[in-house]
Amino acid sequence: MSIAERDTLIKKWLSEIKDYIIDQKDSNLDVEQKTADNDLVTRMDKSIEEQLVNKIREAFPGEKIVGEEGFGDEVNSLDGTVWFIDPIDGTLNFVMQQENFAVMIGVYVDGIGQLGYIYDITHDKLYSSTKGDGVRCNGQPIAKPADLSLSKGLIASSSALMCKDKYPAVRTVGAESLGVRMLGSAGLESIEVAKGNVSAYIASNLKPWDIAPGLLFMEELGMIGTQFNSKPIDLLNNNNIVFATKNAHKDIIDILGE
Ligand code: 2AM
Ligand code: CA
Repeated sequence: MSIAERDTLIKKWLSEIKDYIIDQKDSNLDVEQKTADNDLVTRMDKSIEEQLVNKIREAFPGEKIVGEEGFGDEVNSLDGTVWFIDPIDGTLNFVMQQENFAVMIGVYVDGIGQLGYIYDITHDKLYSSTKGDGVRCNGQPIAKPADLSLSKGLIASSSALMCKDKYPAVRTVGAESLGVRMLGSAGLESIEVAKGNVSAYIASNLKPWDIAPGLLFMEELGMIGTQFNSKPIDLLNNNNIVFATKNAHKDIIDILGE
């Protein structure tokens, strides 16, 4: 199947998932705690991942799947085709706000991003990329953002990183910027960088499925995604990440490395 045919099929699946979420989201979500009061899973997270994994296994038997809720495979290498699934990114928003969450899919081949999807369901905005074709919103190309330096733009971060985690230099990064914004969804914050609304997104301890589609978007838009230490992002492990314009990335790494 060509990359364009895969893109069409994945968009059809995402449309079906959107209809399912809209239909179900006012019903009982069966909210459960995973590791803490603010680390939640609902029956929708599980059901969406299960539906997507079943579709992938039927259409593409033998391809590897990395999913948040455990329906995927034990994946120890990025060789071959690997799917990254986050059924609901921003589950706390989904439960508390019923908006500001996304369904995310990334497809990598031998560690190289090929297809990426971040679907802001309640606002019906599907951000997508096929490698080499830039980033689109509902099919329309989005412009490459200006290469702003840290001091000339806003940044996005996570509340854990700003309020709890032990990276005081990140607050210096925030202070050097025009201001810090927080949405609570790594996917939607990646979109904020892709659109140029912020010139960087900085977050700690993100999982591969939080990062995979956004990293492809950065590459497609001439922006940069790395770990705090400037090393390439490792999609087999948790990462502390900086997604940014080239100029802001340089400024941020300088501060984080001090
Ligand atoms: P999730 O909703 O898929 O779990 C919130 O700042 C963002 O960080 C969300 O994208 C959320 O993804 C992710 N996240 C949730 N728990 C986290 C944790 N313990 N460490 C780091 N990121 C987390
Ligand atoms: Ca999730």
